[in-house]
Amino acid sequence: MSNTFNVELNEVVSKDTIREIYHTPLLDLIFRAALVHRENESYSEVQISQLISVKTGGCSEDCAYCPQAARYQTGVDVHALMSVEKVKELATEAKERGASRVCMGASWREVRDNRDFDRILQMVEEVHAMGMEVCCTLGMLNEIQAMRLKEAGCYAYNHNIDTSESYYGEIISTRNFQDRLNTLENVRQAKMTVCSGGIIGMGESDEDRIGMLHTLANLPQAPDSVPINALVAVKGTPLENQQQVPIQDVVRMVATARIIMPKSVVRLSAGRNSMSLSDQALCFMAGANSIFAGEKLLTTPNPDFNQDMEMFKILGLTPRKAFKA
Ligand code: SAM
Ligand code: DTB
Ligand code: SF4
Repeated sequence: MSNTFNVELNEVVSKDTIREIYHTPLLDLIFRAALVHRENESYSEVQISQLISVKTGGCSEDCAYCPQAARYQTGVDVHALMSVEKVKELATEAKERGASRVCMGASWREVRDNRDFDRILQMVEEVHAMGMEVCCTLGMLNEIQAMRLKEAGCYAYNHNIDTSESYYGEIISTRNFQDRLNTLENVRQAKMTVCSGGIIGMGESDEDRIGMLHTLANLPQAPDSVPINALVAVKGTPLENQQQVPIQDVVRMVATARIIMPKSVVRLSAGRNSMSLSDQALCFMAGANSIFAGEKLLTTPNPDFNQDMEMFKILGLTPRKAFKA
């Protein structure tokens, strides 16, 4: 069966096309996304990424979803930068369980050229030397900082656009959408792979979701990985009372991302703790091929490793090896 929605990499995808795909009746949408996904011979492989919160809480930004912003009373345990030894220990455990990527997250607005950054570079070198893909998510970066990370062995950089350009100001006021795009450009120039996606369930409209996907798919090059996060509403944040986003919305986002960015890894990210096995199965069917594993994301709960391995067994999924583009 020919697939009318099969979009080639680098093709400019219009908002109209994305809108049409996004609003397809759900089962047709899943079926089409599954067809696109099955053109990838490794469709049953799922990348497992282990998050490590190397610096937690006390952040100067006002991201309305985030438990780590200093201005919200969320009860998060604030921690200074972790030691290199501790990171190595956590990465070793994750590797033994089958994770191929470690993503180190810091609650920073931006990277500064100081001793903390030097320590991050050391962490990157050490985890890289273990044969794992290293990803960092540290906030905004300039060109030189991006190059230093790359030189230390950082494979990917996560920097989410989070929502549409027009809804961005409703969620964050301490930086703007263009700041995010500039960092993504610096990451590309430094030849790290780009990981960028966003969050649904923050009160945005379908048009905002479509707008976010439109921006991602039309970056000079589509992101290598696209995390789709379902908001984890944390008490104390301005979004604490948001209703949990319905699973069909997550599936729609995953499927649309899969169709318009056929070569990208689509990561079913925050929110899995409230999803059943069949909810997640629909997302994998619709083209999700990566997860964050381990019982904690950065500060909030996530399914534990054994539970995920059991799910992989039931669904016939296998963990993807490191550096398999
Ligand atoms: N401080 C850096 C930054 O903002 O880029 C890196 C860490 S930040 C926590 C990484 C991403 O986590 C955010 O861009 C957002 O997409 C996601 N995130 C944070 N809190 C979340 C929540 N409560 N629910 C879902 N995703 C969340
Ligand atoms: C991404 O898109 N999701 C991850 C990772 N990139 C850094 C973070 C999710 C955080 C969820 C809230 C928390 O645990 O603090
Ligand atoms: Fe800080 Fe990042 Fe959280 Fe925003 S998302 S408050 S920048 S840690």
